[in-house]
Amino acid sequence: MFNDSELRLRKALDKKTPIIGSWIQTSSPACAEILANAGFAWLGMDCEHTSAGILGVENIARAIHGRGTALLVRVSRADTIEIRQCLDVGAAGVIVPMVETAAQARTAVAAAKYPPEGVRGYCFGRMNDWGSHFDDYAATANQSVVVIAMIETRAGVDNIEEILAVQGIDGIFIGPYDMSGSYGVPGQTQHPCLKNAYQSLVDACRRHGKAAGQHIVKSNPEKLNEAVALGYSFICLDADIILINQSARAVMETAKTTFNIQ
Ligand code: 3PY
Ligand code: MG
Repeated sequence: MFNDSELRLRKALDKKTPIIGSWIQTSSPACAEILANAGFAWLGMDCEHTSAGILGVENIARAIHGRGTALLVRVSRADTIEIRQCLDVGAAGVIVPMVETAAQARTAVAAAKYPPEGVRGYCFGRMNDWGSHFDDYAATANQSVVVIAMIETRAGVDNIEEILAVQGIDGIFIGPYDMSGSYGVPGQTQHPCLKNAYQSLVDACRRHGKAAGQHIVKSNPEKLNEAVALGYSFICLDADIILINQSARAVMETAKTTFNIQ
């Protein structure tokens, strides 16, 4: 069953109105609860760069259930079974990393949709309250489930028109760090060559009527304002690890200053 936060995410993607999320890198249900309670409209759980696995996704889905946030999972790749399992344990959608071709985008969409649009298999699972809401879920899932293609390489930028032309791709999400690696300027996420690439992606999204998303990995108000002004609507700020790291260091810095600790 799709709850209000999941429907709000779907509506924001369709209307291209700004919606702010954050990122879970620790696989910790406690961190996810804290971020959900802080008011992020969606949380992206990373299964590409972590050891979380499907059980980890299920635990996070349980932790944030009813806390007003929608769960998206960054799967490891456009894999039919992994995407199916993430949705079945309660994710509202998936973010697929390193999409470079229309074929990869089509595989992801097919995995996320029931026939005839796709190849998702039916079951009784967490997402339909263990079968109690099978009919409702089955009838609405294809419209509600979210599929976002991450664009993180030069090849993804070069093929953006064909990727966005795939029906069922709701939008894109730029991974600035992988983009910087792909363009030969690792870590320089604001390098002029990348800014040009980002702009071409936002322009392509506008032409195709799809949401443009960006992970602002270390956010500040200026970067957020700039992202909204440039036309991004699906925006991710920071990550649990970044927020913990920054506050822990700031607190300790103050303590060191107060007690003159070297
Ligand atoms: C990147 O910057 O490459 C990312 O994947 C951020 O989520
Ligand atoms: Mg990446």
